[in-house]
Amino acid sequence: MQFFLPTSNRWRPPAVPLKEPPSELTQVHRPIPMKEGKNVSCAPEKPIRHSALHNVNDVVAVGPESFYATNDYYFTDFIMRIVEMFIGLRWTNVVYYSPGDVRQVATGFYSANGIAMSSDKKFIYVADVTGHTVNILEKHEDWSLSPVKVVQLDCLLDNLFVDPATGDVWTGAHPNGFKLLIYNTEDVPGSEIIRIQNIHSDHPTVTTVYANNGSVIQASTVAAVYDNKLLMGTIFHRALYCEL
Ligand SMILES: [Ca+2]
Repeated sequence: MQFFLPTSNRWRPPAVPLKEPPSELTQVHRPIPMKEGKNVSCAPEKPIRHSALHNVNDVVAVGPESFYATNDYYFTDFIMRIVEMFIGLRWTNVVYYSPGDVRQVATGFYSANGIAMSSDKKFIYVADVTGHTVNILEKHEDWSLSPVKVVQLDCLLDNLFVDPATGDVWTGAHPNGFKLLIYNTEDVPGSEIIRIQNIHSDHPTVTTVYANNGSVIQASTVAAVYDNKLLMGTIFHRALYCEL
């Protein structure tokens, strides 16, 4: 059984406020029409708040009310977040949450962001945006995590998606982080979609499946695949659908 726990998916406060957020932002949350003609939408059922969940970026559900969450900053104060980012502190973490049991299970990330579970459910993958890494952690019976290996990439990776059919790890990445901090309609942020095959092997295959300078789609953050079809999500723009 799979569980889905939607987050607010809010845009993290940038170092410099956006000049002019693109109007397409409001389109992101439109319901997706299904084949039968019905619409699907997500409504919050039960908000969860906890002091350990202070800067949640992403979650992966492991039960009806339990999940792992990434905090992408250590500090909650805006100025201190900027200091944290520029000094390069590695204090962000992964928290395990269930009713009555909330604890840090991994730390040492510059900015823990996307989180996903392997298709065999034995491992947790954590994207470190500014560390440019995918961190593989083994999941134990008591829900603790232990580090297994780190895959170094060459991009600012964001959210993670695991193809249930192949176990491949997909991510949306940002070619230029500065363009995210200061949005300029004359020089928009680009998009990259990265696929990692055989991530547990000694030689994972890292492929840039899609790259664009922002003329088609801006600031990709996530990619999901199904039956040779690719759907990209972004910070600023509409989703993009591609046939592989
Ligand atoms: Ca994210």
